[in-house]
Amino acid sequence: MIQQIYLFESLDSTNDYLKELARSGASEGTVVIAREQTAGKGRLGRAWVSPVGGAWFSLLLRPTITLDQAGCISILSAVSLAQALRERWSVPVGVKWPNDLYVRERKLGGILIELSSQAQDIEWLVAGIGINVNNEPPKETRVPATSLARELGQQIPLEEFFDTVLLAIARDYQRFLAEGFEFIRQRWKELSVLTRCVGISLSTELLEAEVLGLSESGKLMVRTEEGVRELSSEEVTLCRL
Ligand code: BT5
Repeated sequence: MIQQIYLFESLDSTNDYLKELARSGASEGTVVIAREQTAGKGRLGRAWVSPVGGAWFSLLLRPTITLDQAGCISILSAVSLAQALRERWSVPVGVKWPNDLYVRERKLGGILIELSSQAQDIEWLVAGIGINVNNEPPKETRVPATSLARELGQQIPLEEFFDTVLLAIARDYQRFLAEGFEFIRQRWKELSVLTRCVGISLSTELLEAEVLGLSESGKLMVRTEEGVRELSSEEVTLCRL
């Protein structure tokens, strides 16, 4: 399903570039890769440090799912990447809801989903993925960062990295469209590094919550003092209590 790959020396953000292509009708499976990004983006307006040596890329999807199920794609990407990296390079990668990849309490990478919809129909969805591969992990981050090269003690060819992860995501995406989210949800349980109790920072409040699991649409189900609620990735940041 990977249709066309655009490779750039430098872009401000692969997500921004691919969003333009999506608006002008690019097909599902279009991929944009940049060797470096000058204005890489995280969630909630945060910056993403993207020097040469890392894997900074975006994948265009046009999934036949409702807007409410969009969180599934974020989880699918994270789970698929974690599993592929474990299998290919034996690095113990875990996933932290909604979009982070961790190795031993350090952040290896993250995912930023951006989409356009008409009512409940998704027109296009851009999955932006950033993984520290051979680059020096940034130092001034909210949580300590790591890279694949640091975990492995050696650099890995980026071509091999991209072959491995694009194949894995494409395979899992097609399986998801054919049979639904349940196989991803099962894998997520094994790969999740969330502790049982988490702090949830919403725009105006900090809540304490017990993690119950993932809903069928990829939302995080938690129990707070006010009862059970489902969180979607756009609105929250999890933190340690
Ligand atoms: C994310 O945001 O983790 C999503 C990152 C997505 C980046 C990709 S790269 C390709 C595509 N094009 C883009 O422009 N973006 C996507 P969030 O959960 O908000 O985490 C952001 C926080 O992570 C920052 O505030 C920093 O503290 C930290 N951070 C920044 N750069 C990092 C890096 N290279 N490695 C680890 N942590 C980093």
